[in-house]
Amino acid sequence: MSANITFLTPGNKGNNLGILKRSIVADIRADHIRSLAFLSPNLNNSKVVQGKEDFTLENFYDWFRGFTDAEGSFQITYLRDNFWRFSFEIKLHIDDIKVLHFIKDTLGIGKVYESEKSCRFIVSKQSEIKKILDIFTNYPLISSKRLNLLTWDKAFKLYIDGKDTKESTFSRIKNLKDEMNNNRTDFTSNHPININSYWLLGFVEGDGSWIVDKKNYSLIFSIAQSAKDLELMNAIKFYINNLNSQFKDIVSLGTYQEGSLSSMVNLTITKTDAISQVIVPLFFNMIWFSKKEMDFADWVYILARSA
Ligand SMILES: [Ca+2]
Repeated sequence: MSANITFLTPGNKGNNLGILKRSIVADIRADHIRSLAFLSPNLNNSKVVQGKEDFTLENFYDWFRGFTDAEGSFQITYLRDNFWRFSFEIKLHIDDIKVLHFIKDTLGIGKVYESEKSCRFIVSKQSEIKKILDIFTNYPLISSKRLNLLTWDKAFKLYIDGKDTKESTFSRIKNLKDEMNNNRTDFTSNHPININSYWLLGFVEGDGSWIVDKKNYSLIFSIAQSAKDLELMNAIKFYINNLNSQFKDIVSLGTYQEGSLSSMVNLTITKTDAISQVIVPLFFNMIWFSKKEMDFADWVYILARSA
């Protein structure tokens, strides 16, 4: 894993860091975003972005399963008279609506809806749900959302199949729906946790944070998740700790309570040398899709200034 990062000379270090202007690094990042204009919605071709590196359809699907592990959801809604609606959804802040259009155009399915503060990508046509199921068969989710996907898949097939009587189908789908999402209590699974760089970027674009301590401009990389995904968080820790043999113990995991109910697990990296030698090189040459790229750019800029 190598990246060509030329740190800016510190110059008048310490001066005006408060009024952070996006600089050379940010411009490079912005170029990456602009390079998305080259994305073709018609993905016959395996190279979909002409950028610093070739961004392949394979990369996209890895990014998409990571982003879904962070932000996606699988819903079953009862409509009426034994009619159910199945949907795959991603809800984001309205500022990130471009990400949803990108996903929609690249997959060629679904619709994007917007309201004042939020936007949603929704796939609910039956033919398109089959495509979602195909994608996640080939590019599996690895968070506990995978369990919701399995239940959702089972209920969908039951519904489409329709071999049972209506009453029996209804109650079986209802039972499956009732064990999903916030109602889920069983998180046992034996699936392999397969992390690669674009999965991680997708996951981080959803649930990661690039934090700058306002007092001393120290940097913190962090991912917070519900503690039910502790196994996944341990796998991410292992993945990052093995990126560079000189930085084998850079990730901390801690658990905490949020409110009275949910246990959370928080992954953090705070050591500056680990950040500049492992984390920045990992993410710098990848193609990002969300506005978090701008946080990352600020962060790289601060790192360069303080080098
Ligand atoms: Ca999340």
